[in-house]
Amino acid sequence: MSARPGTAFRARMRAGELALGSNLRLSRSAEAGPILAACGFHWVMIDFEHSPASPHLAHDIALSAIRAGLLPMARPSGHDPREIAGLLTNGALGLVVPHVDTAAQAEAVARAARFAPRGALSVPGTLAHFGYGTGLAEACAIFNEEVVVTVMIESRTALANVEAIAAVPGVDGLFIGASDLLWDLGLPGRYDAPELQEAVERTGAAAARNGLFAGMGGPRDEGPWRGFLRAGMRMILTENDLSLMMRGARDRRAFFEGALSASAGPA
Ligand code: 3PY
Ligand code: MG
Repeated sequence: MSARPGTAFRARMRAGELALGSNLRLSRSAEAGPILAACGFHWVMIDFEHSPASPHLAHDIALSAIRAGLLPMARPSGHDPREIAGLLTNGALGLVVPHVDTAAQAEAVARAARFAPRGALSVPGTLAHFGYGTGLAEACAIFNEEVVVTVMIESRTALANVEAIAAVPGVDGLFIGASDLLWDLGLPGRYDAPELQEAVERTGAAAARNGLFAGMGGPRDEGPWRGFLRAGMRMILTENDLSLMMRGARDRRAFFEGALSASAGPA
């Protein structure tokens, strides 16, 4: 178990290993992170863009995830530094920032995610991420090293600017939102479209050229993932807790219906 999940996450990325994560859409318990850690996952995304997450619960989920060695990322609803400060100083240790279309936007969110001198994040009274025995100045310095900032490439504009975005200091990773990107490309839901594979390759190459890691979320079917992994995607938003539950429930239903039919046959 690592109390420095940001360091552990970066090491995985440097080694070209997978970092598996889930979006938390329906979890209402601080147990979510430890449960996923026990399943071999590496990060969670507490989602303020598309899920009914509450800040209080996000705080509990994020801190218990850190204690379990899993990286709690937050997806803010936008780029507002006040929202980012609220998430990061209350337990989140990383960002998945939606709809970053330009280098200027990337620069602003990277600055909003770190304390001075690396950024402009406002200093709280207490930073609980690394335990309560760590003094504030030390905790802020550790935070600046630990926090993982990813920006979402999920539009044609972002794709056109992906090289410039990847060159922004303080951005650690590029993260493709395949669903939004496909909608913007006029190919809604076509996760197997060659245009998406091309976008993934272009983003993966921009990340690699700039020493960043790359990842993505959106696709559920397994087929297209192989090509995305080949293109260098390593930070994987596998799906969300709702779809994991539905997948598990359907598998169990299929098993028991099949087992009952089999047991009704000749002994
Ligand atoms: C998208 O696919 O658009 C996302 O935001 C991540 O799943
Ligand atoms: Mg999206």
